[in-house]
Order: sequence, then structure tokens, then C-alpha cells
Amino acid sequence: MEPPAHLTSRRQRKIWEQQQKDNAAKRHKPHHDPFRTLERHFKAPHPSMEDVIDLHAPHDKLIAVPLAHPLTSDVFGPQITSQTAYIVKDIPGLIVIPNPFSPEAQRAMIAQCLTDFARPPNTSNHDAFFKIPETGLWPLYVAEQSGAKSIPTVPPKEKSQGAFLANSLLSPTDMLRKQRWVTLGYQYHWGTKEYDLERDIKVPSTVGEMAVDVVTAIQGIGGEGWTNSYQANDFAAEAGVINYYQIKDTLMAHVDKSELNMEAPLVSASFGLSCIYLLGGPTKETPPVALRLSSGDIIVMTGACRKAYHGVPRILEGTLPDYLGSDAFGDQLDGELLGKWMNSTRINLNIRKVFPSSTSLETP
Ligand SMILES: O=C(O)CCC(=O)C(=O)O
Repeated sequence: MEPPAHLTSRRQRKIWEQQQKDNAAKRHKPHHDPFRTLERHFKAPHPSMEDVIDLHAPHDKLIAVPLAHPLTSDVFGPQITSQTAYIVKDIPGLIVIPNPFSPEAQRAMIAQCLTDFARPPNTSNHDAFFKIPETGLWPLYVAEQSGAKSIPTVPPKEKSQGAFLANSLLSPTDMLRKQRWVTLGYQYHWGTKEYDLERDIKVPSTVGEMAVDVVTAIQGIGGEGWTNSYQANDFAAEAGVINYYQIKDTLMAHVDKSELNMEAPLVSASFGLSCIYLLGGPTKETPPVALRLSSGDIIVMTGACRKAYHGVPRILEGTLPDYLGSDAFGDQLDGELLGKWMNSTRINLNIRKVFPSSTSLETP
């Protein structure tokens, strides 16, 4: 567009042109919804942590509520020190339980998430391209780190050109670093966003026991105008995801909505490094709260919160508790490597009910 005729001086015309450019840039500026704005805040180099709710420090949005039943499972360790839950102002349905695990119990869960739980028939993001051995990746990593002369490689799946190229580049250590998730129980297909209901794979018993204990403990609790009315007897741990985060990894805002049962609570436990966890509402226009989740913390998404947007914009470096560090898992190579691995890792273990009720599983 030409400058209007009344702008005769070169300077006036230049100013007019610049104004046109600025206005066009403003028109094209993407709208950042409140969720995206906070995500960007926490992804920036040194974000202010002022408004973050730490489950282990008093906060005016954290309201203590007694558990309906005490946690009793051995999965939490010999003595469960914390039997308090909190609800969070402005987030109906969210129940948090600050770390009820003993250090030993956390170490046991972490070791299993990296070894036994991450083996076939459970699948990981690598399964699309590679034939993961029965042992899983961990023993290959240990062999590589021990300096063993011949380290078994992970063969690509046939006809997978991408995998062939990747395989020629990836050592077991690199493959383990790139292992972002493992699915437990009924296997979830990320491409189709559906569960494979044909393969009745069981969630590991310790994981199931932990989830059932938590769902029982929070039955009927609430406040601020809402109550978790889900009956614990209806709950069964039918599927789960283990998410593995290295320091720069993030998880975008999303809603978990592939389960046929969206009424049952989703139980989610954190291990290793702390993170910033954002939890909003039914759309990304609801301003989220930012929680700091530390090792052992459990959050439960019940009721409305089960359908809320959530994500992990930041892993907090240097936050590994000493009881999970390099000497904590024992002085054998395997133990040393577990501690070393956790120095740069957060693990999230979440458990879901897939079917509408436990009885529907038994129908022929
Ligand atoms: O890492 C977390 O705490 C959240 C994981 C999550 O949202 C998911 O697996 O859907």
C-alpha cells in the first residue's frame, strides 16, 4: 500500500511505513492462552518460582484433609510417615499426598521402573522401530558401562529403514536415554490413541496395590464444594504409563481421555528429580496452578480434575534427594548406575482404570 498523498516528506512516509509494519506484526501475534503462557514462563532460563505450590511447604492454596482410610500397603515401606492429603484451591477434584514412601520403597520402585517394568510384554517408544530383548535395555546398559567387550545391540524391526539408521548410531546408553515412556497393563497406542483391548497384560502387582491403596484412602474426601464420590471397590489398576524425563525433557499440555472410564481416579507418583507440574481446567483458557512435585509425591486426579489439562514444562536440576544418589542403591555396579542415572532423571508412574467397572472385565 502506498503512503497517503498528504504525507509529502520522506521522513513522514518512512514513519507511516513503519507504523503499517508494526500494526501487521501485532495482528499476526499468536494468541497465547494462559496455559501456554505459563508453560513458556517455566521453559525460560531462570523462571520466577514465586507462585509455585510446593507440596512440602505451607501455602494458602493447600488445604489439609484427613485421609478417609490410612495408607497400609507395604509398597510405601515399613512405616508410612505421612497420612495427610491436601486439596488445592481452585482445582476441584485434585488430591495430593506428599511423599508417603520410605527411601527404601522409593529405591525399589525406581529400580523396577528402570528394569522389570520396562521389559516385554510392556512396550516403549522404541518398540515401533526396535526388537527390544526380553531383558529390556537396562542389562545392556550395565554391560556397556562395565566395559564388556561385546555388547549385544538392539536389532531394528524388519523393514524399518529409520530404525536401521538409528540403530547404527545408538548405543544401549543412548537408547536408554531416549526411552521416554513404557506402557503397563493394557497397552496404549499413541498413534491411534486407543488401548489394545485384545491383549490382557497385567499391571505389575506392586503398582496395582499402590494405586488401590491410594484410591481407598481418598474415597469420600474433598472440600471447597466438591467430594470425591468414586467408590474404591470399583477400582482396578488396568493400565499405566511410566514417563522418563531427562533434564531438558518436557510434556506438553494435554488431557488423558482415551480410557473408556473417565470417572475413575488417575493416580500418579513422582520419583527422582523434582518438576514443575501445571494443572488447569477443561480448556487451556483456564489459568493453571503450578505445583512442585518432589520424589515420592502422589497426586490423584478425581472428578472434574480427571478431564483437566496438565503438563510438565520443567524438570528441576540438582533436586535429587541424597537417599537416591550415587551411593544409595548399593555398591555393586548395578546400584551405582541406578544412582548415577537418577541424578539426571525424573520418573512418573501413573495408573488408570480403563474399563467402566471391574465386573465388565469378567464378562465372556
Ligand atoms: O509426568 C507427569 O507427572 C505427568 C504425566 C502425564 O501427564 C501422562 O502420562 O499423561
